[in-house]
Amino acid sequence: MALSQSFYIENRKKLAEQLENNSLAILFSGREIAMTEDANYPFFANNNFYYLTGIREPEVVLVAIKDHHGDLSWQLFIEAADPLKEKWVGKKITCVEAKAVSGIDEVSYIKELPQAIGLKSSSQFLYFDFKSPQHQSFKTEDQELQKALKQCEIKDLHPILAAMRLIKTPEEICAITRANAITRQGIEEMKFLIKPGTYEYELAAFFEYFVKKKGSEGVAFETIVAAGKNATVLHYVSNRCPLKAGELVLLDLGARVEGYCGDISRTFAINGEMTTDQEKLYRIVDAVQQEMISAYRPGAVLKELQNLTKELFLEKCCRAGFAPENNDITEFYYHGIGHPLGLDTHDVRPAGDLILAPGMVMTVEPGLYLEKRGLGIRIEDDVVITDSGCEVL
Ligand SMILES: [Mn+2]
Repeated sequence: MALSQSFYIENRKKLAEQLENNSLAILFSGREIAMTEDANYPFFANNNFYYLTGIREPEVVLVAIKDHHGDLSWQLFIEAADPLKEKWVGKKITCVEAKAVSGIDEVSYIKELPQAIGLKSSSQFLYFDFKSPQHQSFKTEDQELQKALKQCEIKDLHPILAAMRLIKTPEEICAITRANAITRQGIEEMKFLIKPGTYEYELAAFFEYFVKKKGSEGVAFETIVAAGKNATVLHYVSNRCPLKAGELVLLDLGARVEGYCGDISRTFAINGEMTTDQEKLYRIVDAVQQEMISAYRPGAVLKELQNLTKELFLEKCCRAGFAPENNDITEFYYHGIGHPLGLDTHDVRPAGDLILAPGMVMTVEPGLYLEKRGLGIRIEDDVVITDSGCEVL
């Protein structure tokens, strides 16, 4: 699945405007990595590559060439079909398909790439995505091409793409909304399993089954089902323990739709009813989330929102009789209030202070983790920043 062709065309246009004249940009979807013997890890295409092309197949290269007049051309290079391999792993993307998804007219085979780029070896600047993992980085064995590229001044594409990806289009927001709708429905449907004796992995497996059945691509990240004190580990994913009466269970999960992530957390009482203390703490987290949602607005600085969250927690915890040691709230709250959400669950963002602006999609996820009481509570929703505040997706 992919978004509309015009989305990728528009993204390439915006990127192109920011490239220097007389430059070359190269992005790579990635190669498959062996897991063991003849089995590979599941393939995941580079998100910046996908954002510019809509293509999520391995071994595809995107090249932009901007000449000294500022005229720009885009080219895709794909693997040639291998009839024998196709009998085992299916067909690869064809030139016609690559063109239809991306809107790029010039699609050639990868063996033609050195020559195609080599012809433009006079380029002064060469752009790469410095942050892409090694298996999603373009490499060439071609000596001539290596020589030509070595003469270029190297520049980083990542900050440009991070700034672009931070502001979502309505189409992207729609994909995230759908991912969240499925996620939320999955949580509703899971409730019948939340009872003493169920294992954490049963809940995780049910969620994964449910989101696929609903037509999403599967889970956006490893599902967290954390009962009792397991919930004090923020990214607990082993999901091996049984649910026990009297404890809470924390769910942090998301479906993926057209590459875009949902990300929701909920906390429930395993036997359906919270103790007085559990409920007091739950109400604090809920109240802080409500206050923070109303604080998310254009111009708000994420670092300051984090400080405000800490102040709110400290004041409310003290008032309810749960004062942390030395009045240091980081004993109970030790992560950020939120992060950008998009193709990555912790989505890319430019370096420096993040200042909220319309079109950003952010999580709002306050949490309290009291190891001595064997509990962790997190409530997480996702919002889009609007002109005057934010809207919960
Ligand atoms: Mn999150």
